[in-house]
Amino acid sequence: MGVLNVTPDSFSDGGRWADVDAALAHGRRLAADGADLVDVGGESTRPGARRPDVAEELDRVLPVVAGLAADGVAVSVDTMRAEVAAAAVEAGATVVNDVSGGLADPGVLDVVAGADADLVYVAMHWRAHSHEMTGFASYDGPGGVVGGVVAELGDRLAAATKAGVPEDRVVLDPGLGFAKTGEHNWDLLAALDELSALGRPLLVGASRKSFLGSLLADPDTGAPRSVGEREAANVAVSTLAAQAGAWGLRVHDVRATLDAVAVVRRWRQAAPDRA
Ligand code: PMM
Repeated sequence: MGVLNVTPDSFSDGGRWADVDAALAHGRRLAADGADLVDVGGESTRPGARRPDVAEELDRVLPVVAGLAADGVAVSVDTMRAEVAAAAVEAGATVVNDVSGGLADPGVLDVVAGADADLVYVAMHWRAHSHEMTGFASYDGPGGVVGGVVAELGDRLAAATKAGVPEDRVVLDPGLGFAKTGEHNWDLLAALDELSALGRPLLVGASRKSFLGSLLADPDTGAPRSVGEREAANVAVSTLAAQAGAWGLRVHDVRATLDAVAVVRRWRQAAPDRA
């Protein structure tokens, strides 16, 4: 899944694709690089971000979804709003990627339930909107962060099926960085098998997030590695997630990620008994 944020303020690609033509060109590039899906989002979820209003989000997202779908590119829409999800599906999106898993606007679940049989719903683990999510990053229940995320994602899966979304259309996502510290992200990545036990495919989105910046901090100053210089680490994380069985990887550099995944596949093929 290639990331296409049509926003002025996303932390990695904010402002780069805010213009429709630039966004369409980048979406086509992601598809040409091998993305199975291009994920179009009109709301930045960086910590502290201000929410656009619905009209603003629709304006950002719809021309890009429609343009890419018309070109035959498979598109997912990254939104927490029912109105935006419905309009994007109408414009040709085949996946609704809801970072709130139906918590921000439960109407999203009704949109998905009422849509075509093939529509896929990605329910990500989420606790609160970006301006306040850091205050929700504590997991004191059984199993710590892994136990908490498994339980809460299980609840989102149940809410989706209760709304009429067939279970086999739901993909789950641990939501790296959303109400989570860097330590939480690493614990979740190391426990993807426990998340898989929920019985649904997993999407993993490391997308150059700040836990990678902290990992690669300057040893002298402690300054986090800048967003633009985290891609090699991102490829490593995404490749390991693929090896751990992830269904999808949400990434900015599709080509680099696919190259690394191809190496792992080939290596395993050469040594199946040792893999
Ligand atoms: N992360 C971001 C936005 N949307 N969707 C899913 N399913 N999973 C994620 O981890 C996720 C997402 C924020 O990252 P970005 O600024 O790189 O888009």
